[in-house]
Amino acid sequence: QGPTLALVGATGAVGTVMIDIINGRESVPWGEIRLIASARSAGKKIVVRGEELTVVELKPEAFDGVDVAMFDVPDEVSAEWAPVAAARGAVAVDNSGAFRMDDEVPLVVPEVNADKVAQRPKGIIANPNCTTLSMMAALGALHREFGLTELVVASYQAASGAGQGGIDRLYAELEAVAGKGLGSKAGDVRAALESAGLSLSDTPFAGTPLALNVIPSAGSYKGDGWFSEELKVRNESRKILGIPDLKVSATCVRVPVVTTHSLAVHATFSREVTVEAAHKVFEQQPSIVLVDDPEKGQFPSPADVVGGDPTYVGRVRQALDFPNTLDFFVCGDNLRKGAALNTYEIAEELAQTLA
Ligand code: 11C
Repeated sequence: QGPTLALVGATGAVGTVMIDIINGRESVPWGEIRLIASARSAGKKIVVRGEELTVVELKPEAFDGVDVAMFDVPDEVSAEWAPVAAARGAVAVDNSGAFRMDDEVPLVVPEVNADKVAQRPKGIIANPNCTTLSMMAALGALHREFGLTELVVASYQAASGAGQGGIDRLYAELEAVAGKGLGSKAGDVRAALESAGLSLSDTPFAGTPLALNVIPSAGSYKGDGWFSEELKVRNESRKILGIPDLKVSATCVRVPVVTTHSLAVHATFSREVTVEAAHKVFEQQPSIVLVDDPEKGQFPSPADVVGGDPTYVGRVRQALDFPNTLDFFVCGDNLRKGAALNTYEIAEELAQTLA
């Protein structure tokens, strides 16, 4: 009988991907798997590894006997319930932003800092933001070899980063603008959405059309010109890589892609780096797929990598005017490695120590 795993938020967008990941594993280390959700979803039946499980309501007793509890719920739900799970003896692995910057909570990407899972005085381990996470396997591997000192990134973030509501909104907008020859006159997309009943006052995308557009706003506005996603990229990258003074500047942009975040990365190192050496590093990292033959049109793009587990890396080149600096492009499925998969990989690390 292996340890007991609980999934809190089992019926949400990331929870659903999590169940898909658990079902796709060749084997799992768990004795019991328990599905937990709000009262509204309790009683639902979901098949996990061939067994029909009934979703139980989120209550303190739901954590009795649980060894590892994964949380795929909003920040405020995690803030309240992860400590409850921990107090009942479980290790909480939290995919929200509630604990990421807490000094007593490790922020873990197994390929980069798996050793940190053992240092969890609060019984809570945090999973990074999907934007940060999408480039961490690549940056962690390069940092080990060349010593990262500066990072400038621009993100191209998918609609599903804003949850199912984001996906629904993008599809509705695309339907409203398709086949109308829009996009050549300022305001024509906005007007088409309003006249299709898609008010821009209640869009998840900063009151701006996402169809036929890009939006330089992701997360909430935090002052001095910065959005929360940009600050998360800076703070979380420093913590995961263990470089407290890493120089970071990020611009986060929402693009009309359903799922898979991309990042254009400009990374400077303390040691000399070449494209060949970087290729070698990427090829040796099992969770990275290198797609880098631009002359033949081979580079990663969301439409080709969505649904996959690896981080896809391409367009690796030496910056022409910056010494010891690489530019490259990364794509990662924001619901899989960016959220559910990394959380589950942390749970698997824990299972090894609990066995
Ligand atoms: C987005 N990265 O694309 C966000 C979603 O801190 O876990 C995840 C927010 C978070 O909008």
